[in-house]
Amino acid sequence: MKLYILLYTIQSTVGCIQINVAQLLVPEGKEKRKMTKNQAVLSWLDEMIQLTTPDEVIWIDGSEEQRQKLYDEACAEGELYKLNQEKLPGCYLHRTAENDVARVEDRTFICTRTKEDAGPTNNWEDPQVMYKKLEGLFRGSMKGRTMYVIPYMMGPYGSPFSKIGIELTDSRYVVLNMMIMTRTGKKVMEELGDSADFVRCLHAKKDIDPENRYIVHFPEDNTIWTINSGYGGNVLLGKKCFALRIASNMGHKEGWMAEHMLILGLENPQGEIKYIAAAFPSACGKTNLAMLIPPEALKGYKVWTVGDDIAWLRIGKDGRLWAVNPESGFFGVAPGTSTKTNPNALATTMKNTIFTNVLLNTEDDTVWWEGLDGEPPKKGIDWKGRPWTPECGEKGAHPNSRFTAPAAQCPCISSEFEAAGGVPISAIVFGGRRAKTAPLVYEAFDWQHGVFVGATMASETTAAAAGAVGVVRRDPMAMIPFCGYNMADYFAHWLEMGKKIPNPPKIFHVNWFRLDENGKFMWPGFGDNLRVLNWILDRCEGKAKAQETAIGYLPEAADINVEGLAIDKTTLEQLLSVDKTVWKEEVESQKEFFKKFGDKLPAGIAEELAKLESRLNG
Ligand code: OXD
Ligand code: MN
Repeated sequence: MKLYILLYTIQSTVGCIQINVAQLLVPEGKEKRKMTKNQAVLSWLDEMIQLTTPDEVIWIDGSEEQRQKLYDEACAEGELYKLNQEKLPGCYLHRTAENDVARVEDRTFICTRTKEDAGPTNNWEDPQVMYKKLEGLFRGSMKGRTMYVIPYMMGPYGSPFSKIGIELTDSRYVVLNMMIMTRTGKKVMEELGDSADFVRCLHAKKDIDPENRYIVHFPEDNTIWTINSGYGGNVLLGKKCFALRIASNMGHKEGWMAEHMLILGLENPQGEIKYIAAAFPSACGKTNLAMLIPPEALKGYKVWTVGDDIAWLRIGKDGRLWAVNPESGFFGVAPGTSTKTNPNALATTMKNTIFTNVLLNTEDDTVWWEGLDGEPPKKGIDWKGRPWTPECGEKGAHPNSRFTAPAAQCPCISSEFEAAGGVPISAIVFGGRRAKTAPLVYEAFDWQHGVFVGATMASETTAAAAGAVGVVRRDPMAMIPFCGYNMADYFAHWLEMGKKIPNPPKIFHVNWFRLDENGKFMWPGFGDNLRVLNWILDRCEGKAKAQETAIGYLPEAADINVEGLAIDKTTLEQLLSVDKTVWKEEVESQKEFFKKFGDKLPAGIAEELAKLESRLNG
């Protein structure tokens, strides 16, 4: 620490002497901690060190030894709590500040030179203004603290899909989560070599002050700065910030796509596997679908998980669309996860997992959350750190409490999870939570219509969420919070991609949440969703029938395999019906939404809207 302060003084007072603080910080003999001679990395690191003035800088090398040391230190300092190592080996508990439990969209910015480049669905600020404001907040923010340098890779090693980031953070919790969610360490620096092509990520916990919390993206500089938060979605910068907001920009420029999609492989009884990528807004069961367990009657089928949240898609040499999951872990919502809803997710979290904001079961030092199997523990410590009993009337776990678990531990992880070339996508599925409008499933007429179907995706609010019930929230491709550029350009990019993919996937829309007149779900969901996926894949292979309707191709009731399912024909017919009056209202709501893009709305989208309207009136 003293060495650093001394050198910093020399540098700042004798400006003409070129001293590389980052190099000097790592004394001879500890060379391995430096890990690179890459000048672009070192000069950026110097700059960030001078801004944040940490006492110490530690490179994350990705070793098990270093990981364990960090866990031990975090436990010693109360940042993590070591859980029962017999029942939950390698598992720890963390509690965030009470005011810091979720992504904060109103404090998330896309800073591009022009406001138009960020578009009407993002918060925008001029980059120079924002850098200045944030520099004020970051200045000296790591004084008395350690800066960790995390080289990380999104995507498998040696893959043409993969991209590199380096996150500087003063949080061990962030380091340990990033070590699960991404590929980290020495090997990443070896892949980077002397290239300057990496995303520059800076995070400081500072005071966890919600008034000065910022999650800021500078896509033109491949830079992300985030301050005053310790919550995963805001600070694990490989995830939403890089893999969606920055990567969607990269994909736009470079001709590929970064999407908020799960990727699953569906194996049929003959052992053939076909891959599906699917986008759903939150609270639509994405992780459950990615890890689906087939119902008893369809036991010969198997679902393999490639990803549960993000897909990077590129056109393959064979003219198909191929996908990788850029992440290496799951950052899943704990409440509601049980052996009934998602046994695979639960099994994944049984070791080497960091739990955040769940209930600590003080009877045996394990964890619990609402919706987990069995009786709640008799006593525990809630997510706010207060003594808790089932009678106290408060939730033990925060509704957005999470598990961070290595994907490789998932019992149904795909053998192609690390495949450098990704997996070929047969079908893209969009979904939403709609009480009346959308049928169980329909197929788009073609790519352009499919893009329109994605662009008009929406979900209705449920009683579980604050605010009015049944309010429609438009969330095109489930990307509203994650598209790092003007969404009108994003639609145009989708349309362009369709022209470039010689053999594109077919596009579908599903809705597991249709209600009957008594407000009850008509479709059982969960494992039975496989029945719908089967129709989808059969359509892709030209094996299943469909009828043409105003909104797309729909199966007839007889086309969905309901063997072993207690559902009557009338219900199934209702699930597959299209109410033109409701759809005409839907078109009005779509028009209203698209108005915000003004003249930038691509002609292809406007054309599909007009075509839908005329089919409904025809
Ligand atoms: C997530 C989200 O956490 O989409 O994955 O909000
Ligand atoms: Mn997500």
